[in-house]
Amino acid sequence: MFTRIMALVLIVHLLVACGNTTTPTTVVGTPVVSLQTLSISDAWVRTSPKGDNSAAYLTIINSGGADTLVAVKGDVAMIIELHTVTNDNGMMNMHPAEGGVPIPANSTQMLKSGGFHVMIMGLTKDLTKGQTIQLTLTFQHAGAVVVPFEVR
Ligand SMILES: [Cu+2]
Repeated sequence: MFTRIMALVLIVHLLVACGNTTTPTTVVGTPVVSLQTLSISDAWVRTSPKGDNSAAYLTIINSGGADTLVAVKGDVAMIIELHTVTNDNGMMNMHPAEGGVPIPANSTQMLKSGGFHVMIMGLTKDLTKGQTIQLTLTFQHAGAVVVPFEVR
């Protein structure tokens, strides 16, 4: 049994070591999804019960020309929209990101708490820690891609 586990560990190490070296690794270990010059990593969504709201976050690394994240769709909620946060005289307000989330050429755009984020309103099911949900991201130029989001 012990040797079998050791063998498995060795195989995993070999896979990691000899894996696709062009794929950037992320600190959290969520899979990286690539779409043309876009590389999407660290995609996660907040735990929240059915009926409540949640938010999803991700990092988009762009090694090409400018693009725009224009829509996010999924079957986990009534409404999913792209939001931004503005500081209005010290009041942090969030509202729909008009025109989507800009992805400048050769840049990293993070959707994170306090900034651009994916707003998920009216969950149709519980989001519990450890689950993975699928959301479809649509970019103006690169097109659409399904991305797994880890529930945290
Ligand atoms: Cu929001």
